[in-house]
Amino acid sequence: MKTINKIDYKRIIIVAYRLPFRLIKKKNKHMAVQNSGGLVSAILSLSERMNQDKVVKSKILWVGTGDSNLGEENINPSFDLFPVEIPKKINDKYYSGYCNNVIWPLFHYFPQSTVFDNKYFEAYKEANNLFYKKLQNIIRPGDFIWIHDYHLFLLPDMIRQSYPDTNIGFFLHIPFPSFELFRLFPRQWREAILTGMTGADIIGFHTNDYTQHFLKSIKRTLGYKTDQNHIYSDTRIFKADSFPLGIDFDKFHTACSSGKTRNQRKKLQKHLADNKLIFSVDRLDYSKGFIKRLEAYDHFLEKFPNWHYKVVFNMIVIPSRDNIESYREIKKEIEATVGRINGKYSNLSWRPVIYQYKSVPFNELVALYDHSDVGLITPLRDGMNLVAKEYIASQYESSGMLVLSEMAGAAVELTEAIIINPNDIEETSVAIDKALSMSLEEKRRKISKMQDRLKRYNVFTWATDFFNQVYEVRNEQKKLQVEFLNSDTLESIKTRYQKSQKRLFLIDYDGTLTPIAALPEMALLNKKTESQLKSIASDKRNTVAIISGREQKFIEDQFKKLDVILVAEHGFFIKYPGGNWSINIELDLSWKEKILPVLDHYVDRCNGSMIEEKYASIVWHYRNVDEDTASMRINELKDDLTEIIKSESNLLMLEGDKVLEVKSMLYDKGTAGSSLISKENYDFILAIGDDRTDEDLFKIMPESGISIKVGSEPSKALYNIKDQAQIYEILALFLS
Ligand code: GDG
Repeated sequence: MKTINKIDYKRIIIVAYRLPFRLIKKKNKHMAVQNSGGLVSAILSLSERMNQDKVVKSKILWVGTGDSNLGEENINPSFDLFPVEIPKKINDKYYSGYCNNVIWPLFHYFPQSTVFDNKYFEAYKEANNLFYKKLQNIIRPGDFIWIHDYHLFLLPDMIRQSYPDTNIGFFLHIPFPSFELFRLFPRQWREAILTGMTGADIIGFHTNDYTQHFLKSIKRTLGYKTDQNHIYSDTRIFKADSFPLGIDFDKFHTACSSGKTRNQRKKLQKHLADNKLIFSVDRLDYSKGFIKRLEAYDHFLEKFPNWHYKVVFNMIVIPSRDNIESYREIKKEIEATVGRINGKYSNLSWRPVIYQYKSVPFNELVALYDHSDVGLITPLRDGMNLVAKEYIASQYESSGMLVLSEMAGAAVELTEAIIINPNDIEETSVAIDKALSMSLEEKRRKISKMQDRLKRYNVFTWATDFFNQVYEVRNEQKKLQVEFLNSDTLESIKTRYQKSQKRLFLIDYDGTLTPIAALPEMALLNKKTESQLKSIASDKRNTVAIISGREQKFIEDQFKKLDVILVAEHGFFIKYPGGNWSINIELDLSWKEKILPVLDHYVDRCNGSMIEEKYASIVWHYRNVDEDTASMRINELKDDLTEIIKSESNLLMLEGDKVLEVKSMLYDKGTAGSSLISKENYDFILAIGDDRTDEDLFKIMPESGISIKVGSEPSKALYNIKDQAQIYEILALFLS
């Protein structure tokens, strides 16, 4: 089992809409009862284990809505509870309004049920702010704040603004919809939600699909750059990733053999006699697909009359949100449909549907899971669906089979279940028959595979992964910290320059000395920069090297009036003032024959793109391709190239600003820089560059060197400047 080995968080603060307990009054005494729901079960199991393993020294702190007395009483040995009070007037518009009538339907692909009301959004902001205010009294340096779910999208950024150094994780328990749905929200809502979420260091989802949807929305709405799962804002780097929530496998599995569960099973057996049992349990919600499920069951009874009098469907619905009109309606519809089916098939001794609208105690739930022949879990959309996982964990003798909707996040992991489309009544009814008829041997084989997976990736591994990833991304941020040059640092660079005797300048060309242009041939050196460089290079104590990815000819044309060293093609060619070009390294370049036809093919498919063939590398330029086509094609192209690159030694793909370049990995701007640095005993070395290829140069800079990244993305350089135009200000420091 994984451990939370890297953790060095002082305290863990969970923030979720609800506290995990509520108070009920019995005989004038307050009693705490655990709230139901996936998150609560997960965190409670986790905190028990953390306490046993002594992972975190203090109790877990939990901030959420609930009875104000919960904060005072010693409710649970593992938690300190902090109730947030939201006045009823705001809460109605916030919780019932924006959370459950706006976000919930849209994120579950029910746009027609989404209420686009700006008053709801205003209340949402106010309520998030109340959570923030509560946290202000609690947060201490070194805390890890773990924010949960769609009720609190705005909170991560609110915290980040005032406590920039806090470790923040955000986890979404519901699906993140495709961009085509998300864009139905007014732009202001979209921007607020995404900006809010990106205050976190890690943004977690149940599946990779949700993560990809989120990344696309980020690119399209906020325009941030992404690289695989990393996201670069103007000032920070953070990450979105999938963490499929697991369950406490042992808790369910061992409960099957407990005395309490066995008693429940006996009762069930007595009631059911020889009938097979189909079972489902879900919170009341239109996303859970009750009506389609009942229709499929009806169709199954029609299609397979051999099962009449031999099977019973026990459908348990847990009361939820029944103060909302649409929920009351769905309840009525369920009741009518159940009545219709029972009316159609029942006789005095057999009723095909047993419907219950209530919660069930844990041991009764496990007994039902274990004893039933089919688990029928058919949501129209579901972030994960823990019930499906609990069903598998509770198969003690592996005599049941799961019929599971492909629209549940859990379907990605539970691939041995019978996977159905919940809208397809025909397919679902056949699946019920198949599950009921499956041989014990086949069920055992499938269940055991799924159980192995659930045992391994359980709720503890889930949380451990999450914690560790936050830690890792925090470390990456430290390495890539962005510090903008200010007047003080500029002044100190100037002083160091003036005191030094042997100076080396390593300067990139495109995006550094000139702004990026629509066409590469348009990016020419302007007079002002030329004259600044000329003056710097004329000082005998200075050596200036232009280190570019460009071809020899272009770079030579730009600098023909200057006494500078030229490095072309990322370090492949070098030319000293007055000398000729020479090769830095001997290479076999036969691989170009294989890459060129692939790139040609992409130029045909991608209007506006073009190939630049250099001596030692090939570049695909896509600056003039529309954003959507480019982002789709670039991933395909990378896939295709990876295949070829694997078969060649020492080749790599370099992603620059709207370019993809294939070259040998045996040389780069770093190797070129190192060789120049080693030639003399320099006491002042300055490197400036703007794109990813310049990171190779920053990486090899000696500790005393000064490196500057043009642009606000995180970088290995010591300092950043926001804008290419600031280059004048920097070069001006070195003019005599
Ligand atoms: C959201 C997402 C995601 C329910 N009733 C009883 C009871 N439960 C327990 C179940 C299970 C949990 O509640 C329900 O979890 P789900 O995952 O099925 O669904 P949501 O509450 O809608 O949760 C969902 C989840 O967050 C976690 O991220 O999976 O997609 O919608 O653990 O066992 N337990 C007992 N009696 C009940 O009556 N004992």
